Amino acid sequence: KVKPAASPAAEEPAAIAGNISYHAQYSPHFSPLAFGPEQAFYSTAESVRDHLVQRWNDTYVHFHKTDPKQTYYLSMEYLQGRALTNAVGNLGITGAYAEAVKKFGYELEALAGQEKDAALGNGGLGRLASCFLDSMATLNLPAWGYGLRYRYGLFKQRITKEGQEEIAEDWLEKFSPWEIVRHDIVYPIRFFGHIEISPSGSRKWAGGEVLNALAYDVPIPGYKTKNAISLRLWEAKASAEDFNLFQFNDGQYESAAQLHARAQQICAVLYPGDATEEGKLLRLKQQYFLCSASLQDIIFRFKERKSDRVSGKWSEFPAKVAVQLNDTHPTLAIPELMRLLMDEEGLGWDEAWDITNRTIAYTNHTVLPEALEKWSQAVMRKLLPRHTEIIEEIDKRFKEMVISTKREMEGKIESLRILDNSNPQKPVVRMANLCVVSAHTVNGVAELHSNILKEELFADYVSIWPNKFQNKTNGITPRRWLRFCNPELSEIVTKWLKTDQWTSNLDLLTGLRKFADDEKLHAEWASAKLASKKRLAKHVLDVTGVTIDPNSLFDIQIKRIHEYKRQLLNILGAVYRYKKLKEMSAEEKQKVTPRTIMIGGKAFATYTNAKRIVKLVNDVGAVVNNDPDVNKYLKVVFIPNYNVSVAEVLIPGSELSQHISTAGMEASGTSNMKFSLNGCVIIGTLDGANVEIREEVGEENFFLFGAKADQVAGLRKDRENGLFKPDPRFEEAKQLIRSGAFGSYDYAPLLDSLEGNSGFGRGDYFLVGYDFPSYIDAQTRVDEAYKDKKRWIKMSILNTAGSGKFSSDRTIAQYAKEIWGITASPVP
Ligand code: DL6
Repeated sequence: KVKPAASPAAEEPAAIAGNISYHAQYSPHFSPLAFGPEQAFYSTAESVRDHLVQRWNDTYVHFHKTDPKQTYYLSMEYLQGRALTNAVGNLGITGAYAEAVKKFGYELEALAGQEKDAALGNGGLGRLASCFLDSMATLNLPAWGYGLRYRYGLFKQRITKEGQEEIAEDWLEKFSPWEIVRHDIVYPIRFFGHIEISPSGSRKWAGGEVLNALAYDVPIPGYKTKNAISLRLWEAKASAEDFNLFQFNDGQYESAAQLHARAQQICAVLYPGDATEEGKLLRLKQQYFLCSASLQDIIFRFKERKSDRVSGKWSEFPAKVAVQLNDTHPTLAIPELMRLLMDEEGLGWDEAWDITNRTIAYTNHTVLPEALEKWSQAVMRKLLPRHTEIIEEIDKRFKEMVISTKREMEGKIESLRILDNSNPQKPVVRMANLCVVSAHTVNGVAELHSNILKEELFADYVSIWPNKFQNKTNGITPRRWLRFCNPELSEIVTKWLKTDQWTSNLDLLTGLRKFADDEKLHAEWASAKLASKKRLAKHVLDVTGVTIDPNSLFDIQIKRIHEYKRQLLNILGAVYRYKKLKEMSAEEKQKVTPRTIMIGGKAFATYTNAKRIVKLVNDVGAVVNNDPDVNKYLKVVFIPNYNVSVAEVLIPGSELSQHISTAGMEASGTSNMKFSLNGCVIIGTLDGANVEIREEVGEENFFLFGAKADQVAGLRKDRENGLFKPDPRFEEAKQLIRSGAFGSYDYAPLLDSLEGNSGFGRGDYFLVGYDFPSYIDAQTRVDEAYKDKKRWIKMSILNTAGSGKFSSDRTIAQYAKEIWGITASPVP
């Protein structure tokens, strides 16, 4: 009803400079006497935000008027990274802003470097969610993201003599210029309490404690479109009434503000430690907080868009709303939607169930048993008594349905059920089972992974619902991951393709194939790569103090540290390389391909073996890099505090990247796509999206090694039966570490996990020893290939040329059509 005011969003450099000055004066956060880089960054960001807000408002009004079906993406993680470069790039005003800030004596790139990463994620799952938001906006889709506004994100990684140290990541230390606090959007969220039954038999959750969810909106601009969508992040708040003034005045300060403290805990950190009961309860609270606030908001909007809608028309809900669960973390959306529909809106079970089922879809991102969430029924009942009741009813009805319609499945019913009562002392709720039973669609994130879901993890469900399962191979946004992070290479791509349309139609990259042998392109390509390598070398020097040679082969593995991702295989390979170098004569060394191995990633705070791996990489680096016999030929660097903005420097400068997980264990991987897009060749196993990348770029442009997914179980059995014969090179590498060559830290527990016969984490469950020889052979092939510069550049070009499939625009278009049933709704 409100007519939008005229736009303050100027697009001419002079006017932009005026707007930046305006923000420096009238949105003041700093002394008016100074305008240093930090002040300049905030004022510039606030000026860019004016553009975003205008589009974001227009998009909201447009969606409100046209009332299209809308998707809501629920995710515990978003790894947004920095926003300034992306925002001006997507809005097409980079040049104008660069010129404007020059008037104040600044380079736009330097100001962009002032920004702290919005680090509300852990790894690939969170970054995927952020790439998806970019594509949803770019494709003009009516779609939003919902998440939590963690005060301290995951953690900041500091490397000390002891290894990894976690410190709170204070991304909100000053403030975020990109978020808009929405005091008009607040929902009550209840915890604990009891169920009240009315005389008519209807049930209602009451009592317990009630906090508020307050919305913070982050506008997400699409690329070359007027559409800007929302990432709505919830913050937990207690109300003023919950502050006990009486107790406070009585000197009982802590108990006076108890509920306020509990509210702060909810959004303090992502994935708080869950070894204790308190930790488990907090995680469950977080999950419910996200689900309840988001669903109340979705229902509010459903009602808002058609004011005449009454409860009789709830059947339209799935025609207007699609909810995507990003992994099992937001599973509580299922019982919460049921509860809201039944207890708050008065629907019966059957109608509520039909709506819930037609609304909700679930993406699985892992087959790792320890990552498939299971919640104690006792904890769940205490925190969410009504939801537990609803889950029990879903479980009961599912069991009855199977027994009455699929008698042949009866013997399998216990493993399919949502409630696992096999340990009567500790009955649990299996969240993935709840998702599969309740959602209309379940998808995996790469072809191999989706096949594993269908053939193994969820095979029995497939015989009940053959059409429920789909694949949606992950993707990455080509804007952030090539156009903006690698401007040199982007310009070359645009020049040779004679169009910049590849930024929104990535399949056009195949047009580079015909130039793969062109010497002029080779020269340009090599010079762009060198420029990026130099930038990366500078970053390494700045953050580690280690000098690396831009003429050496830059070999990178950056991802969460996990035993299945096998950073240990990488570092054992480096140790073996070091040993061989030490044994070589000066003449032999001349023939060696100099290499810089870089490894980066965070180890989860309580994951001891992962932390040992971080320590080992650092210890090996300290010895190798200071050994004058070899350090011209090998450097090993641990890149601290890996995050999105670090990736934006590392990936363009990479030449070889390692995606070397035990086959069948990496659901997809997405950094593999980013590397390949930036002309980096992959050494990898046939795992996750590697399989499809290799198909697209050509097998001669991918260094393959290792066991295949369908061999893994047999190899583990062989091992148990004492049939594994370790390669002597593997033994040499381990022995060198055990000898103390890299310091006196006790690596025995880590190395012992590679020995023995069986068991998770023992008996080399991740097959490092089995894959070691083929890994070393593949690395030898890499060294040979790199000596032939022409061959290498051609491989690099063909990697970029074959990356079209891995645009998140393709992935999101498939979700929109094949799961959500939504269509584009561009702002006119
Ligand atoms: O789908 C995004 C991303 C995949 O690329 C990774 O392969 C996968 O490990 C990750 N999954 C998770 C879920 N939890 N665990 N482990 O982060 O999803």
